[in-house]
Amino acid sequence: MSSDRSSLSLFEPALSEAAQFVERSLDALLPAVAGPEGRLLEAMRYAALGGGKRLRGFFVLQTGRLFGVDRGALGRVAAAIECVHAYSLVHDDLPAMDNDDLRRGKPTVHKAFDEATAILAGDGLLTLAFGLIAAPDTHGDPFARCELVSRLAHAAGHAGMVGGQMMDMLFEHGSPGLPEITRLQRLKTAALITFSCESGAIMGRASAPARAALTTYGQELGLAFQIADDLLDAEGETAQLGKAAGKDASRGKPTVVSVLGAERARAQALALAQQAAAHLELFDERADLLRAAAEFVVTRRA
Ligand code: GRG
Repeated sequence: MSSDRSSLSLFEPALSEAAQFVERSLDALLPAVAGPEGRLLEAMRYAALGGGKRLRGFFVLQTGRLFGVDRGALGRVAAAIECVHAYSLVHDDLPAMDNDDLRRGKPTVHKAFDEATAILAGDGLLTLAFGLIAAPDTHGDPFARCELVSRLAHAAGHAGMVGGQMMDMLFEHGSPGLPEITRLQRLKTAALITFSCESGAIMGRASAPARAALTTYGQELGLAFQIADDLLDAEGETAQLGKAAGKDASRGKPTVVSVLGAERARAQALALAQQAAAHLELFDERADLLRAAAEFVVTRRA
């Protein structure tokens, strides 16, 4: 992986353009604030709009582009995944979980609204995501829609993100080793990132080798992403991150950084990102932005 800024100078404008497209898709697909349940809809929009890198949405757009999938349809899937991600952040920030006041540089949903509204807003976002994916506008082939629904359920549920979150909470009171921490991160973080990369292949009816390449890329990049996140928690500043820094150490939370130390953790993240990029050979230069994304994930500052 090159260490100069050349691939990042191509990647950053591409991510910014994708983020704007995902934001517009979300704005159009989230329900308008109206009626007696308006407070819920306002909280859902507050949680999902106006922030975030939109990296998961970017992966949907880029992997789908490899197979010529319609951008409007990809925007729906990108919006759905960003809704699931936003739900996870809203619930993760609750007093019963991480108890955070700041997210994406603004008050967390339970601070801006209240706890009950935050729980319902998370529930609403998760459910909306499945509704968006299952609708005919997402794909003309009902089998492809079912496959997207089933893979998202796997990535977000007990065998993925929610299962990983449970392990994360339990491990705070134990001393897991690297294999346990890696499994936790595979579920909590890498599963949804993997689905983001796989979804373009599902929508594009990709060949088995092409789909496997993108899935493996997502798995390894997802692990690299979480180690980079742990490094940012250990070394970053709250103002720059838009969320509280230094939380893992203050809670005595075991991470790859606490087990290996920052230097070896950084080397591990870099090696995973390089491995991820190596799976893209099949797509030649058409996957250059995905290669650059691997570099971004481990060099980002927020
Ligand atoms: C069901 C009550 C209940 C809770 C579920 C699933 C869950 C709570 C939490 C998910 C775990 C979680 C928040 C994982 C962290 C993954 C991570 C590093 C998120 C930050 O992602 P970025 O940096 O965020 O892409 P932005 O803000 O840029 O979108």
